[in-house]
Amino acid sequence: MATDLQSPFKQSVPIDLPNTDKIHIAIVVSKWNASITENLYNGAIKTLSESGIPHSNITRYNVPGSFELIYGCKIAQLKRVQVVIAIGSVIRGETPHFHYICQAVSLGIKDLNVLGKVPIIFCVLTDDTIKQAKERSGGKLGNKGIEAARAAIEIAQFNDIAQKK
Ligand code: DLZ
Repeated sequence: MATDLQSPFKQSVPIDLPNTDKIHIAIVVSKWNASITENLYNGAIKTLSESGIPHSNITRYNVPGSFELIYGCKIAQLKRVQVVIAIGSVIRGETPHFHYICQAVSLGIKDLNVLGKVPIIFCVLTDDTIKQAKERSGGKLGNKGIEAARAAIEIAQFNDIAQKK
């Protein structure tokens, strides 16, 4: 499937880049579908830790649902962090609610990336079923939390290099 073919971050191996101990990260976690978001969070934390980021450099913020990730990330961007990870899981129900939440969260986080100085990694699963969400949060299709952590380290390093040029 496309995810397997295209993601450069799929493998659960530590990322080998210098000065990762200097990176401070905020992780904003939605409580909706908590069994999924906790697995994503744990995948991210494990990868960050294995890549040399001290636990004390990572701050977690909880928000009620994915819609509130936008506000949570806006606040997190104001802290002393180089990168923010937004973790959520939206699962399609019987009403158009799914569409509105997914659109608002993706565009809201996009706007924060455009306007803010701190990049935000989008780790929000948007699945038709809970089974699909499980497969992507530590199941047979991997863990998107791992991929998000790797992307977070890469973009923090990108900024570090870009600011020195
Ligand atoms: C209301 C709602 C629904 C129906 N589904 C989800 C979901 O699948 N995933 C999620 O993260 N949040 C959901 N929410 C809650 C909204 O994100 C938000 O918290 C509420 O609408 C309150 O603003």
